[in-house]
Amino acid sequence: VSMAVVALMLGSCGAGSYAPRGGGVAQTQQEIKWGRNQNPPADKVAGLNAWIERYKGRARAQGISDQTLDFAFRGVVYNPEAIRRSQNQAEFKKALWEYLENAVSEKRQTNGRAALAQYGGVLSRVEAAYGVDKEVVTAVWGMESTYGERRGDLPLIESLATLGYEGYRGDFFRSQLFAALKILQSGDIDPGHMTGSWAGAMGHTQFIPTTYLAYAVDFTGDGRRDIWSNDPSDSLASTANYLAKSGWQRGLPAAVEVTLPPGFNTGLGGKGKRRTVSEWQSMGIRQANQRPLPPAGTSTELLIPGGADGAAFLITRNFHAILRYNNADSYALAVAHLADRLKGYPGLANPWPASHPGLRIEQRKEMQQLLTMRGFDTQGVDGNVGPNTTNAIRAYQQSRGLPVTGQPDAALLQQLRRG
Ligand code: NAG
Repeated sequence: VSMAVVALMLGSCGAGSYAPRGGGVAQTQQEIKWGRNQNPPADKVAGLNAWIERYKGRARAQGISDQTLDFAFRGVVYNPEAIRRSQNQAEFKKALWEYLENAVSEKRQTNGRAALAQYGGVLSRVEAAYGVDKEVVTAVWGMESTYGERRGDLPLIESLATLGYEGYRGDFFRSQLFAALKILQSGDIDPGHMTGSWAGAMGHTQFIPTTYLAYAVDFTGDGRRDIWSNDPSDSLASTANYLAKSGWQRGLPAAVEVTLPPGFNTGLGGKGKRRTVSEWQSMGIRQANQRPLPPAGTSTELLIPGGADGAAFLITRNFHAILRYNNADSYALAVAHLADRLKGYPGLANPWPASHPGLRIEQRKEMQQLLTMRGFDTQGVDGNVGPNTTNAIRAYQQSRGLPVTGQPDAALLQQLRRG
């Protein structure tokens, strides 16, 4: 029996309320590709099965029905792909400017404008209902799944169970698994169509199961909160709802680029150091591009991620709402800036970051490779500039009679290419 057939059977004979709809078969075939054909080691398979039996007992005690449990775990097999992906995160640290360059690329802007045009109707209704700008919702969509292109193709119960069993961030995966069972019990989706990333993020805007339970909404009015199908309506409304419930204030920008006056005390920047816009203005801070500052009385913080010479931003409570969605300043800046570009505002005014031209990840790897080749071991070629690489740079510079800066920059790479 092919897994596609099994998934379709599950769809029609499962926990009752779900009736399969179109559009899911391709994802089901993806499941087979990633999930099942990798010959997992027999001891792992047996281990996970025993773990699931114990887990079922606990879930049952907390109100998950036998029917849901059977339905959810039927056909679940230890999934090596979930483990592989959990170990393969793109963990190299990108400089913020490099991250933003990719996040707010021309392509993501073009595709974002196309998405706004195609889904303008639903996005406007979402904006009216939740008070979150349609460009912000679209920017989140673009960041999370490149506008629906990459929603995650792993069978969710299987990957959460596999990671929970392996004990990797055990509490997180066990509680996400429990939330996923509650979703199945509610009848919003069946296990064959419940796919996501290895870490359990699902659908167009990558809700993890606990977020789904707390914030997902049925915007189409069909009785299901459907974030998995090709129609993004429920996902977009759910994102706006999550931001609204996280304190989003209608009409306020999340982050606005500003220019610092010469000699500005950068110690005034940072989270928690709130001042009104007019206080910042009295210190000489000015709007940097065509994006107007928030109203004078708005409470804001000053972010100076690139140092005094780089771009600086005033951030509002809406920035913090985006951080609830994904707790990284780089992410929130990307969403805010991409949304501004989709609104038609120009790019950042201040060069990024002016004082550190820096090297791209590929160039940093080349630099490490050349240093090691020339006898200055960087202890690996991963693009991460840590103490080993800095020491190697210094030693190289010393040996060549250059100023010893330890800085990975374009001049250094050119030197290295010569010898
Ligand atoms: C993110 C969640 C966020 C949660 C965080 C840490 C979404 C959209 N975002 O994936 O709510 O606080 O993980 O677990 O689900």
